[in-house]
Amino acid sequence: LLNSGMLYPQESSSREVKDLSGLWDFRADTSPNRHQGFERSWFKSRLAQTGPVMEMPVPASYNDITQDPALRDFVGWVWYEREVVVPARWVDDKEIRVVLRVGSAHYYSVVWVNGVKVTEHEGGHLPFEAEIGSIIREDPNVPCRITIAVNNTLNLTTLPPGTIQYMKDRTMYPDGFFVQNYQFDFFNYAGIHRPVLLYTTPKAYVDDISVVTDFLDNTGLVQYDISVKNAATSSLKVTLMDKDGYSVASSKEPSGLLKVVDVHLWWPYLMDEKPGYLYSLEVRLVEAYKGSAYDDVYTLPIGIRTVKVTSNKFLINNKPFYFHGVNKHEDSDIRGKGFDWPLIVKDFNLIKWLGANSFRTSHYPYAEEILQMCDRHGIVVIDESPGVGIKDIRSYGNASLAHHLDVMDELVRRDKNHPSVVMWSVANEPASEMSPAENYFKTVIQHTKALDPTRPVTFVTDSNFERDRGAPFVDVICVNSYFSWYHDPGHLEVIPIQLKTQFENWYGKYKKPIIQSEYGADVVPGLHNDPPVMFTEEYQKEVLRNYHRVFDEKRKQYVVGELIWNFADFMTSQGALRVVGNKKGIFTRQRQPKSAAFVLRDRYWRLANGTG
Ligand code: BDP
Repeated sequence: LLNSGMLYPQESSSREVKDLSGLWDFRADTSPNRHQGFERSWFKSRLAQTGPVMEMPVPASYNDITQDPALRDFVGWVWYEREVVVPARWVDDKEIRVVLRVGSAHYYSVVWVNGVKVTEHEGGHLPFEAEIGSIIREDPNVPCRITIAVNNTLNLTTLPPGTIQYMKDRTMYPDGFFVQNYQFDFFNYAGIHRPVLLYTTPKAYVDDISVVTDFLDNTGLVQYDISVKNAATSSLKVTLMDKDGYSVASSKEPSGLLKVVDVHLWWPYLMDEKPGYLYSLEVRLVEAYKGSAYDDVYTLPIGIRTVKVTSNKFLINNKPFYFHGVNKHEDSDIRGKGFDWPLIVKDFNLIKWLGANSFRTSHYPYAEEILQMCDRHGIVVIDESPGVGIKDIRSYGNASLAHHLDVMDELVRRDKNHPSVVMWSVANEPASEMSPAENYFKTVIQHTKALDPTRPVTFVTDSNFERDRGAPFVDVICVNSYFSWYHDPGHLEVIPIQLKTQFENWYGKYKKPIIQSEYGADVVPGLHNDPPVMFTEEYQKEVLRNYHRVFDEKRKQYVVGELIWNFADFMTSQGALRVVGNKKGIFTRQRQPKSAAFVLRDRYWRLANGTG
């Protein structure tokens, strides 16, 4: 189990943040065994002293930055390094904790500071950190040199999983030829994907905060729990403030229940006049004998809302909520999966333009900054783990399942306090009809529910309703289907009957609400044909319209959501079915609308206005 919190780094009167985004030295280890960097201890001196380096932006995937095809498809260790000048007061004042935090790096990372290993971490999409104060204080005159080695290799115990296949026939393949196989449909972008930061806290500090919210009539209820570290003689001041900064409740206890009279609930976008109302929970750790300069102050935004699932409804604040939204990817030209504010804000503007009220973080946890925006704007999120491409489940040992549980620990720890997150998705399209899937999904789902009893848990299935072994354990059935695309290609007329059958089968068997968690069709933007044929703008529109008619019939009964696949075109691995990536976006990869975006926009605004 995790022994510390992972609060989002925040500046306050007691905390400073230094963002290390920018250019880092970089080298891929292209030695035959990809291990020269460790054998020759590249972390011990400047990377530039052990061989050639190039400038690499952080955050960004490294794959599309250069003109080198070998780097685009590189599999193995890459090395990043940069020197940082640390403010003298951080070094001088031993009461200051200095923490190095990596927002995410794909996939396995080892981190050194001045040649001393400070941490390693398995898994992309989630943050990790290490305290480095004692190292930078060893010799205050040397600049702080941070080295991060990142390996993107996927195997049966990574999440997502993959396999490495060696081609040994020397009449067919060059010496040392191997491929990284994976069974998910997006490019395995790699590198340091989110900002690397240094931040400080006082020695005695607020390590974690958890909130669970509820309400009774007009009274909001905030159950909170605070953990502190290194605090021997300290006391707490907990203040809940409204949007205007007025205190509405307070306490001195590390855990308790705060009551808010005339509560402003957190509402989803388009459901109420004021979406995304946030209170602030200010936690002040007071060190009695040191003076207020040593207090630690952390302020957590919180939204007061409830989530419940009945046999045919998804309820937010006890009102039925219908997901009309999108599936996304963290993906764009040049930076790949690298964090990028202009892209993020553009995507939110497009989501609002569409009238979408929700998205699923297909197929991995997105940046915390994105979830914070969802909190503020009232966009509802299905928060998905990187459990995608779990197809070889028969070859899994205990380590695969154990790692999936660890990832859920880290995901829930990071995202538990976001009001926008209303459901966990533990996986996408696993081989859930295979017999080991029953124990696997039972275990992962029960584990997630134990970590967070307040949110429903699901996984997204594309398997048969009779044979699916994971579905008995989910709260909401999330089903993907591609009628008239992967099945009966070109036959739009099968959609109504097949979709109705799909819904009736799943509901008939499980009596649980259903979300159509994916549907769609590829379009090469600008291709037209009428009557519609596959890959044209007309065809995508017709697929959508046919699905929508059935949604309209079934949403009166038990269908509680529809999420288009996909918000935007995105990069995939190369294959005969993909024309420079997946083209099922209703926006291009550059975020320009295809014709279907207007169909969806009409529909979503009609749903939002209750005129649909
Ligand atoms: C589904 C997957 C998604 C794919 C999509 C597709 O969940 O990741 O991109 O199909 O094939 O199977 O377009």
